[in-house]
Amino acid sequence: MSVALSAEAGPRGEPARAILVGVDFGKKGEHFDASLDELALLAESAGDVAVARVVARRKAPDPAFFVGSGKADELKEMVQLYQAEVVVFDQALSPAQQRNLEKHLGVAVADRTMLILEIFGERARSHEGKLQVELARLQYLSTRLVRRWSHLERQRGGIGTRGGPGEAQIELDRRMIGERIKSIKKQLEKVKKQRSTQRRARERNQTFRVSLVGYTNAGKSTLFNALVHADAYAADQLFATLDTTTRQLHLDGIERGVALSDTVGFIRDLPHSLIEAFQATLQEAADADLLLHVVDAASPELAEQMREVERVLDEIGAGAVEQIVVFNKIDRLDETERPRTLADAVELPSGRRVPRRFVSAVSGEGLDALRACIAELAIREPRADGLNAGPEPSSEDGSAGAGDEGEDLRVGTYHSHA
Ligand SMILES: Nc1nc2c(ncn2[C@@H]2O[C@H](COP(=O)(O)OP(=O)(O)OP(=O)(O)O)[C@@H](O)[C@H]2O)c(=O)[nH]1
Ligand SMILES: [Mg+2]
Repeated sequence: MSVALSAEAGPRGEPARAILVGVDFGKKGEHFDASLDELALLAESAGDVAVARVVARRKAPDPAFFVGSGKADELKEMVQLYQAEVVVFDQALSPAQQRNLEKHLGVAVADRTMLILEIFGERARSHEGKLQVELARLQYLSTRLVRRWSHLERQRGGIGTRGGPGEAQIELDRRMIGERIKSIKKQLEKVKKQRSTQRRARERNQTFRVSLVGYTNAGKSTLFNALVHADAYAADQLFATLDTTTRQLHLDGIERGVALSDTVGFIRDLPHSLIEAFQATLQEAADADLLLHVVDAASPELAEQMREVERVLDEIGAGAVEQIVVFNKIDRLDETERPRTLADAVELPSGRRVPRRFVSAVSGEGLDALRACIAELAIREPRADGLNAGPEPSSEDGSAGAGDEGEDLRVGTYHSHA
């Protein structure tokens, strides 16, 4: 298994053969198959190869194995049949469940959170990114150690030994982890201070800050590259981007500086420790003057994904920032699925109406209208020095379009095949 959270994890090399397990609790509105597809992508992005998928149905998780013991036996047979090296669960496992399963199956057991942490660990490039990932990993690990430790202690109870070597080692690890967490937090605090200094400098020179946000793999980096003629890393992987990249964006008729930032993507059930660890990076989004919420228009899950992004934006305090919803990848839509107009408005879950633009970052279609929309908002945004005064927005619903919105503008004229 490529997840290197345990000391026994081998060196990274051949992709590990993984069995994917999803448990369907029959909750209404849960998109079960799509969720396993996403797990397969996560596993691939983490360097594994999925050799089999298993779906279990249960009313509630089993405290010991998460799945029932019958299913656990079945999994054990499959591990042997497929010569799997790791079993990955779509849902979060408790430390005890993970431990029990590893013992029962005889191979490494991981959950979605571990995969995400693994991918983040692989991708982090900047000093800050690495610190953030390490913090998230240690926090994840420390809860496992703490519980494991108390579990061992219970087992030893009554034997009368005070601290066998295992226990001492675990206690030591735990203390070291605690200290490391403290030190990383301190370093991140320093980085945060530098950031706010930079921010003040940007505010002084009146830069209009635009951040790309969206579900992972929606095409943020590709759009970033198309808009600023850069070559940020874009790939058909989940979490290709971890570190924020910022470039000047030149817009016709705009004298004011416009900075465009490419950021880390969001995902369903983003582990909370990661949101916490990535607070500083995500803060970039919260501090932006405008968010370009990039949506993969060809994804059958786009509604789910948009909701998730909105949820994370709320959580990081960016829920009220001005937004343009950018439906990307329209080149992948069938003729019948294409929107009637490339510029309209859409209602967010909060009820707020925001402009929507349809683009293809790959073919370039719709990019001019998107630029025009950004420009219009950049002019409208009040400057701190009050020197601004651009034209008033062209429509009262805030959809500030490029003038190409017909009278029949309607929310939801576009339907994906969701
Ligand atoms: N057909 C098509 N593919 C696109 C378009 N935009 C992006 N892609 C592809 O979608 C995949 C993901 O693109 P990225 O730009 O890396 O996506 P991202 O949102 O930055 O993803 P993360 O950084 O991983 O969160 C790549 O394979 C891109 O080539 C588009 O307009 N049309
Ligand atoms: Mg990216």
